[in-house]
Amino acid sequence: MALLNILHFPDDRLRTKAKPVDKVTDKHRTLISNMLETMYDAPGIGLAATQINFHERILVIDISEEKNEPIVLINPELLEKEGDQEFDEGCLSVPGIYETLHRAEKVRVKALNQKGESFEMDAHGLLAVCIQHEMDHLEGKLFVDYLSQLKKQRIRKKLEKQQRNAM
Ligand code: GNR
Ligand code: NI
Repeated sequence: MALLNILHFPDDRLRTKAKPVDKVTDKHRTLISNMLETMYDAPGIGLAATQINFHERILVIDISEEKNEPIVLINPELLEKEGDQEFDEGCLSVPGIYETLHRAEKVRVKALNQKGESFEMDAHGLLAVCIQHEMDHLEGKLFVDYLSQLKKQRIRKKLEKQQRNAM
């Protein structure tokens, strides 16, 4: 097991569009277990491969209280979305910043599991938010992209300053 380095906004590598996983291999399963360890350690409720600078379509989520219900989605596809909800979002790649966004209230997704088997799931509330947030990462999109230019610019300056001071 290993902890992976999480990229921070405004790193350009977060803008990479991830490619589909061709075939789920042991290499992917090792990466996924390291992604889960990294997510739990952070701590966070989700992590997309993009955030750890691996550009294939993989994401992990665990919104359970006990942190014992990992969900792994490989090549996720949004089949349906419905409704609207407001949610205070944060992101491990934009540390310390929380903003209210609108997301669909319910989603239905299709994906592969770690064995490479196809499955579908329905999600609502926080889990639906998290799935949409992680799927955005695979497209190179961050939650700050939904904010005004002014807010986004302020967040960029703040994080650039923090990153300078951390060196
Ligand atoms: O840990 C996380 N919490 C969170 C809270 C509200 C909405 C989305 C998230 S996802 C985030 C982890 C992360 O950055 N995943 O990409
Ligand atoms: Ni995120």
